[in-house]
Amino acid sequence: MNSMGTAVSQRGSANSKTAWDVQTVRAAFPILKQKVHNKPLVYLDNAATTQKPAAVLDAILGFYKHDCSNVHRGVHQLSERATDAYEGARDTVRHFLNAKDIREVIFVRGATEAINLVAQTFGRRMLGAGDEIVITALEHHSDIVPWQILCEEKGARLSVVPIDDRGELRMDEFEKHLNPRVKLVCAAHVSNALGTVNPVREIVRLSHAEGIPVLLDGAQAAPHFRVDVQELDCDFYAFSGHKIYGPTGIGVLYGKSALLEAMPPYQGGGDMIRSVTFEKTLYNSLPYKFEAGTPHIAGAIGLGAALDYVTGLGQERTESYERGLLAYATEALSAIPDLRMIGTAREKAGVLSFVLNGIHPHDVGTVLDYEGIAVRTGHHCAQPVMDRFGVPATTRASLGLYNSREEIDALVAGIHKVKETFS
Ligand code: C6P
Repeated sequence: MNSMGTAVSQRGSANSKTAWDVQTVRAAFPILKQKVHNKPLVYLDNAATTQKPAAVLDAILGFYKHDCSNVHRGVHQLSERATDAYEGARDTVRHFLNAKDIREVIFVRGATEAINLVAQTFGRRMLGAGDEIVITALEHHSDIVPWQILCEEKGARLSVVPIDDRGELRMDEFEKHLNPRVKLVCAAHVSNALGTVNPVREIVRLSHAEGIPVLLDGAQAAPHFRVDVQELDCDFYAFSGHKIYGPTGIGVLYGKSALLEAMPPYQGGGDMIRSVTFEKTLYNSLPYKFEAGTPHIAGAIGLGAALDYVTGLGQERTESYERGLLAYATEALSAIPDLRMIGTAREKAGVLSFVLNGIHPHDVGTVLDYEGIAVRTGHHCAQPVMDRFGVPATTRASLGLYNSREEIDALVAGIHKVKETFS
């Protein structure tokens, strides 16, 4: 099913065969046409959430207007259509991740729920007193706190691989953290606070050599480049729909089927059962065992449309465009006096975090907002990363596929305005 591929070309958006034209791409996103404080909106908060193309909005509205019904339950026409669309979206995700089997794709609320699901099922079953879970110093709170909760319950230990001054993972240290007590390794594919791309293939290879499974948090990776879970050979992969031009409240947990089969259910309720008596309940097969209750049907359909949109544009082309934009922005921002970039890894995606001497990031964000520029300021739910760099917060500009060089120029002009205001 590739209905959105059609929608993309009908709307005159760029497709994978034409040259990249950012204005044509932007035209697919209705929200970008607005003004904020009487200035054209410059949306540079894509790591927090991305805007949605018309194809996604149309898919969601189309479901509610024409097919709204529950899934897997009714014999009637609307329910059959809703089920087909929902399961079609699952197949789109399978393609997107190149998962071997559709049973390996579980719909969840987002990356946070995906990680909690693994912690509360796989983790709870595997972890004992004295065991360890390895994470990196780059993790978002969503890939720290679920493991802390679990470790506390089990009397286990969180073991953290450090980063260097560029914000790159210390791979020399990584191997030293692997030992027979480690039951799981968890790593961000891309850091949300710094943009560092972790060497995830190497992380998986080294961990598997010690027989340790790996969970990758792909919340900030899936929007920027092609992810192939078979090639990565990771055991679990998590991402959120809203960061990849899809709706909020929907995300994906990929897991290798052998691991998922062996895991107990996450939540109990409708759809995750095969049969129920008061004496014993038999659970449903994959992936339904992990999808208790009425799922976010419209969300899954919207996510399918978003992935069709992204693949329709051509992921290699998007990656190459964004790489050029990041290089342009890095050079422009680095030339600003008194601006310190936080996170200068050699492999980065989508993120520019910085501090301005003597000016609090919240003040930077407020002045930029008056210029129509949306950035995020704060600790970005990655407080240990802020601690590592000795700053309480940063200003973060994060890029999406619709951002232009003119918008980077506007950001640079905005930062000069901030400096003037506070000089
Ligand atoms: N980061 C940011 O502004 P949810 O909230 O479940 O969709 O995603 C959580 C999450 C997990 N991992 C990483 C690497 C993330 O970046 C995020 C979300 C947003 O950076 C909101 S805090």
